[in-house]
Amino acid sequence: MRPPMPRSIIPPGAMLAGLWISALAAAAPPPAPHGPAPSRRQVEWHALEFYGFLHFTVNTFTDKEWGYGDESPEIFNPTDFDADAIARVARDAGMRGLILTCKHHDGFCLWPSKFTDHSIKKSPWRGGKGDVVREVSDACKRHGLLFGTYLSPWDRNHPEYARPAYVEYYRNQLRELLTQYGTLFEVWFDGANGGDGYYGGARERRQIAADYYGWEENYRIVRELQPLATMFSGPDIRWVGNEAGIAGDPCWSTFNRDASQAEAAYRDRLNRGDRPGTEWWPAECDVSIRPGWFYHAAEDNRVRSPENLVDLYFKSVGRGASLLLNLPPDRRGRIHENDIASLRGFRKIIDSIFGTDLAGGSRASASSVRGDDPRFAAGNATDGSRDTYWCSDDRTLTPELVLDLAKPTTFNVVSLREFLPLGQRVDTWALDRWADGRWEEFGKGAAIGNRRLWRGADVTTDRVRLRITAAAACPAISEIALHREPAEVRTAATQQAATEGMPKTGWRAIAATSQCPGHEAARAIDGDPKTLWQAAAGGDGAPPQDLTLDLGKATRIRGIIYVPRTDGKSAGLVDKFQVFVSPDGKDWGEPVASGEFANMLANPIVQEARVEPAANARFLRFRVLHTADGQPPTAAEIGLPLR
Ligand code: FUL
Ligand code: CA
Repeated sequence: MRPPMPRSIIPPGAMLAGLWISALAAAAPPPAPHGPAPSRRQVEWHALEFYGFLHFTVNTFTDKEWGYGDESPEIFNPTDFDADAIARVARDAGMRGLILTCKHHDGFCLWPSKFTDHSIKKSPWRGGKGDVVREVSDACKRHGLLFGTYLSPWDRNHPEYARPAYVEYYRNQLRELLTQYGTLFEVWFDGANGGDGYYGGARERRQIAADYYGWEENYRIVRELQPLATMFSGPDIRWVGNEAGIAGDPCWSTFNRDASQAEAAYRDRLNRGDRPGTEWWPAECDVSIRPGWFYHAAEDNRVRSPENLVDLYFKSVGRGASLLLNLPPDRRGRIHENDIASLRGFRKIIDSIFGTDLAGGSRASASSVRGDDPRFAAGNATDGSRDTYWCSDDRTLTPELVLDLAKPTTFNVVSLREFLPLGQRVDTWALDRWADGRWEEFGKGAAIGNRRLWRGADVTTDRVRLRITAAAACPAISEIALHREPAEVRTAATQQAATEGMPKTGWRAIAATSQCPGHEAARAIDGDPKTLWQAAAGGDGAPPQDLTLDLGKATRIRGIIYVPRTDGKSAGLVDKFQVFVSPDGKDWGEPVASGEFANMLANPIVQEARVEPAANARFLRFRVLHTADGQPPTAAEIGLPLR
């Protein structure tokens, strides 16, 4: 069999005239995309980089992170809700859009859904005629922001949850949101599911199979009704694998979705992506400006600082992912003043860093320009446009670009971008400065993608060189820019430490149902969050597991603080517990507190549960009823709140 004739790109006439070589040189064809390339909607989404999340529902009024589903709609009653004020805060922070929790896991709907009464229709707010989704989406339009929806698949209120009828209900609600609130830029699908809930009064645990929600059909509905919208945790955008706002270094925008593996390893891959990958599936970093996703007055002084937010920006946007920053409206329906102050500070720093490109007046030259065609010249990387790019010849995989800065310049941030429609081409790169008559390397890294921010010590030079040190296809670079970040920002970036609670002097761990060697009960009260109590492996460590403490003297017990393990592992994170107290370590009586620590796998932050009314006792027992992953319980610290 004869192979088909390759089709020539050279017109036969030109070849005969002997002109084709010079014709090609004057108009070199752009390079072919390498590997999976982003869709148009993904390219547009990449350009947003920074947008906001609004977590608002009954939880705002019950002080919870996960509502059980039995909350009365009457408790939802913000006193001063103002969607315009919220949108202004987001816009002034530099956000490009807002995503609203239209329905969280509790099932309460912030819009008057036709398919349930468990909604705002039954709330006193706006006389039962309100629609938060309408007000927020309209305000976004007025303030130049895009709007997106979050509709929790897990619904702890719905009686039919885990049965086929609920999937129909979910799709009906999805259609309402997709058709009644204008163009959506993102539709957010949450993977969280804790099992138990109210479920119409059944109050039980319900498990679902992996294919329960029929995702392919849900995706089809979104494509049909909102063709421009991206889907998070759907076909377009992947979760970054944590709720800390931090992408891997490097973080590839490509991924192999078929490669299945255990949860922890999979989350690590979500964090870093796969190189090479079979599809374009970029990461979004969802993170809250406070420890929790919903507003809690107790966290008013634990709002991330401007410097901490800048740090997150570098670790998300600066690694090619996007930053979805949550701002929880409070019981007034406003963003709290402390959060606003942080956002203002953040915006000021970001503007001061990126407002000036210190490579602005520079002259760019390159070791290789594709076909010597000015459309691919080095200057395309410094013209401020993401639609133009510098590109080398097909065979030149490690070209270099030099910036002549005219005068000695000091910078400590370098911003790089690849031309995304051609895929992720660059594997590794290095940066050099010209000093004492030779090149000297000051930075290097792997992956560029949508954006790559190098952040280092001050560099002073009048010439900078970008060296592509490995690439899978000839690089296409659409930006190199130099910036200077004020030194103060870096030193202030570490986040405030978690609630410390009472000093633990004189405390003793007098009993534990079980413990592992090296992880004895005493480690939960040694004041060191790096050490932990861990119940015995296997059956002996199965809940219930008690940890009993002697506080040395009668102590005011206003609540309990649970510090989850801080080693990044997720085994044994407590999510159901009881607290008992006793005057003598013998009589314990009924629990003085019990409940749920929500969202422990995705966001294992310090937990505090209240004992109300406060108790006075010398002995304390923490009983673990359940852990998030079913493994024997762990606790880095158990403490008591000061207030
Ligand atoms: C998680 C949820 O369980 C949290 O409550 C929050 O909504 C976060 C954005 O996603 O999976
Ligand atoms: Ca400890």
